[in-house]
Amino acid sequence: MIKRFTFGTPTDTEAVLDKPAPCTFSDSRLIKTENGFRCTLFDREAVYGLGENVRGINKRGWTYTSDCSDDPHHQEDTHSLYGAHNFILLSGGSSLSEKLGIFIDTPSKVVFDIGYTDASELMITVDSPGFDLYVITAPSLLSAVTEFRQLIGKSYIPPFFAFGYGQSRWSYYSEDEIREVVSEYRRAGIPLDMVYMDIDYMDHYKDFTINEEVFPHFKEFVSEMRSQGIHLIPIIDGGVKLEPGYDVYEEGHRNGYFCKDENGEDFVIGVWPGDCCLPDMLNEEAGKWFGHKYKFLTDMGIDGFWNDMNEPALFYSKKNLTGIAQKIEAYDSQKQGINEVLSFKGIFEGVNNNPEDYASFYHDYKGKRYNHKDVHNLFGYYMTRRASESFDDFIDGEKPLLFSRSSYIGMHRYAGIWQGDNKSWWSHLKMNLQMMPSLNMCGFLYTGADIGGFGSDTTEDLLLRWLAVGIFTPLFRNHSASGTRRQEAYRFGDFEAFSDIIRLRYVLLPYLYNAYLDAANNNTLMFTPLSFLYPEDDIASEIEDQLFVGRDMMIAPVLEQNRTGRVVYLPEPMCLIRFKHTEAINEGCLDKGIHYVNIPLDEVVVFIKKGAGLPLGKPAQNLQCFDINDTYILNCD
Ligand code: MIG
Repeated sequence: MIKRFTFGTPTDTEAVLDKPAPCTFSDSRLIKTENGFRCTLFDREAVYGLGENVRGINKRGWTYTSDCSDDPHHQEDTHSLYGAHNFILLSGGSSLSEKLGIFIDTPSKVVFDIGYTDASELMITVDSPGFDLYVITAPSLLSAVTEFRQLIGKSYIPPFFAFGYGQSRWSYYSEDEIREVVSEYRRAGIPLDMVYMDIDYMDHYKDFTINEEVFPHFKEFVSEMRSQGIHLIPIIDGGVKLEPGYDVYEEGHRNGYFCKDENGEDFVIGVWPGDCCLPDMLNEEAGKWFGHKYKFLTDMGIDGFWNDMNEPALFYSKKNLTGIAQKIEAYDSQKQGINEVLSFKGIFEGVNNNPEDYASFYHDYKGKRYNHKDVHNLFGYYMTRRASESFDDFIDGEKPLLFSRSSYIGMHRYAGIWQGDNKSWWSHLKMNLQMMPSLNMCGFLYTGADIGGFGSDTTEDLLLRWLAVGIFTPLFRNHSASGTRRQEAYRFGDFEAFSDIIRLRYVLLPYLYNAYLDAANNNTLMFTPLSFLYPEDDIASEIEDQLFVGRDMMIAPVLEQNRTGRVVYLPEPMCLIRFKHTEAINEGCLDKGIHYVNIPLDEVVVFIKKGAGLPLGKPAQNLQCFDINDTYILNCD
C-alpha cells in the first residue's frame, strides 16, 4: 500500500507522474520532527535503497546526503555521489513482518542518518519545508520495490546494441586512434560494439562541434565504423562555452536560455571549455532547445550519447574568481602571520563546486523562479530527459542510447546512468556490485561502472575480475581517465583470457537480456540481494558479495586480489556452471550451504537454480552479427 503525505508546498519534480491523493500524516513508525522524520530501527533491521551511494547493500551505519556531487575521489567516508535517489526500504528486522518503503520527493538536499548518530535511530532531515513523502507498506521487500517502481513509472530500455561491450578512454584523439582500437580488438578476437568519444572530439570542448583537424570527415567516419558493427558514442557536457560567434552560445544567450544571476545576467561558470553558461535544463523551452542540438550529431549517424558534468560540476564561477584575484592582489607576504598564510594557501581549495556558487544562479521552472540550490538535484535529470523528449521530434526510428552521470528518480524512465568516476581499486569493484541492486530499487536498470576503474592505474588481474562482473551489468563499458595506464582489453599479455570473458557476455546475453526486460516490464530487480529472496535465512540475509541476476542465476564473483577462488554460500541447492573458453560445463548440483569454489582468472562461475534452463547464445564479434533467437538451453538439474 502507498500513501502520499504532502508537507508545505512541494516543488513538483515529476519523479511521480500519477500522484495518489495526499492523506493527513500519521504513521505507526515514522515520527515527524521539526525538519524531517525519525524512526526507531529494530534489532538487526536492515535498510536498503539510496541508489548511487558508497558502502554496502545494507546502508545502516552511515550518513548519506542526497546532493548531486562530482567527486572523482570518493571513498567509504563519502556522503554524496553523482545522483540523488531518496528511496529507502526498511526490512523490519526479526520483529516485524511488514516492510516499510520511504520516498522523499524534493529537489533539494535530504540527509539520511541511518543509525550513524544513534545506532538504533533513522533520522531524515529535509532541507526544504515543502516536499512529498511516500510511505509504502508491503509484506515483502520485493513487493515493496514493485509498488515503488509502479509509482515512479517504467524503466528505460535502451537499443539492443547498448548491451554489447564498449571501449572508452579519455580520450581517443583522432579517427586513426579509434581505427586502431577497433582493429586491435579484431586482431585479438575480442568482441566490440561501441567506442566512446570523450571531450577531445569537440572543437575546444564546445558542445555540438567536431574538431575537424583530427576528425576531418566525421560523417563518413561514423558510417565507416558502423559498417564494421561499431557505434560511436560521443559525450555531451552540461556547460556551453561562452564565445561570441559560437551558434549554441549566441542562440542560448539571445533567447535567455541560460541560468541567470540575481541581476538577470547569464551566470558564468568554468568547466572544460573555460568560461561557460549553463542552459536552464529545468525550463521546458530551454531544455528542449538544448535537446534539439543533439540533431547535429544524429544527422551524422550518431545513435548514442553520454551526458557528463551535469550535477552540474563547476570548476569555478567568474564571480568567485574575481574575488580571489582581488585577495591575491592585496596579499602582502611581509605582513602575514601563520593563520593568514594558511588561509591564503587555501583560497583555491573551495573553488570547485562551491556552495555559494550553487546559491548564486536561478532557474525558471514551471513558470516560477528558483534559486539553483533549491532544485539542484534536478539538473542532470532534466538535461537528459529533455534530450530524450527532443529525440521524438527528429528521430524516426529507435531513440539513441542515452545515459547520464547525474540523476534523480524519474530520470530512470528516459535513460541510464554510469556510476561516475571510480578508481582502479578492488574496493570499487565491490562497490560496483553492491550498487547494482540499490540502483535497481530506484528504477535505474541500464547502469554499470567504469570497468577497470577510471582514475589511477589498473592491473591485469583487477581488470579481468572486473570484466567478470561487468559481463552481467547492462552497461558494459571499459573506461579510464587520461594519464592513467592504458586498459583496452588487448593490451595485456594473456589477451585470450580477456577474449574468453568478454565473449562470454554474448553467450550469456539471451539470459541477461531477458532478465533486463523482465525487470523493466514487471517493475522488479534485475540484481537482487539474497536477503530479498531468503528473508528467513540468517546467513543469506547478510551476504553482500553475491547477487541474483534475473530469477535463476546467482553470481559470486572474486572481488579480491591474488585469489584463485572463494567461499560461496548457496541459499538452496544449485547447479555450478563453469564457463571455460566460453563453453558451459555443468559441474552438477551442490547442496545448500557453504562451499569453496575455484575460480581461475580466465573462468567465470555461476550458480543456477535446480531445474531451471539457462538460455545461451553464441559468441559474436558484435551484436550486429548476433542472433538472440539462436540459443540453446542448458538444463540445470
Ligand atoms: O572532469 O570528460 O565522469 O567519464 O572521462 C572530468 C572527461 C570530466 C568526467 C567523467 C569522465 C570523463 C571526464 N569527465
